[in-house]
Amino acid sequence: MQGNPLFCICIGGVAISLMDKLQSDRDTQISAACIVFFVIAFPVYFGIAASIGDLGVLPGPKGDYEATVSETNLTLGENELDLQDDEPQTISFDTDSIATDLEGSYIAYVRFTISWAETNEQGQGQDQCDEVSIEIDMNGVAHNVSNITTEQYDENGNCADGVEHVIEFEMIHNYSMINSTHNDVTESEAIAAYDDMGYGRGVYNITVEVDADAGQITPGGPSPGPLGNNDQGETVTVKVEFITIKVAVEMLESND
Ligand SMILES: [Ca+2]
Ligand SMILES: [Ca+2]
Repeated sequence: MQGNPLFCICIGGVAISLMDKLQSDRDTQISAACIVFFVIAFPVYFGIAASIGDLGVLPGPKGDYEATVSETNLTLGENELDLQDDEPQTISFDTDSIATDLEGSYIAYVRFTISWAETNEQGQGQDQCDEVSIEIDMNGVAHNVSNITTEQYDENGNCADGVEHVIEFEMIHNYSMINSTHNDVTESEAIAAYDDMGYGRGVYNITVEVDADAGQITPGGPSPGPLGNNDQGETVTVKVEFITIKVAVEMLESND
């Protein structure tokens, strides 16, 4: 009998025939071995596959995690602009230029620093600090704040020590979680609390304009009126930095 050995099992009286073939017939032995293998292997395979499919990803254990954050100050660029009075200039900073430095890090926030001093005013009156306007265009940047931000800085005094203004934008929503604890979460959820969602990357266009203010004197005697200083504009420095972070999380001992 060369048929399926199961056929023999179904016919009660011929069980002995199956045993004989198992002992003597090679085809029957191979068939029996294959049946045993698939009977064992199929449920195991489909059981594992179903478990993975249900989970999507392996979640890891839930618990309380402490996140340790290390911040790094990364300069995207710094530009010194020689600006004539009332003649704006636009400069661009592209994060592609520091893509390697950004790998494996999140951008917590971006910082713009605008600085200048009075350097070129001529005349007998006291120098007057120049007025500077800035427009930050983030249309080319993935972000969660406004596309255009403008500021105008009208300074008093003579800028003898220079002036500096800082504008910052968060790229990680509500970033203030340095070394914080995250309760009843998985390890990946604790890390995800610091995810910048890819924000901060792209091209920043920054327009700067100077409105030169000049001092004056009013001479005594028969002079016809006040004498104004001469001021052609100013040199303004724009610096763009990222405060980037790397995050390490560790389950607190109380969860062990
Ligand atoms: Ca001035
Ligand atoms: Ca000036």
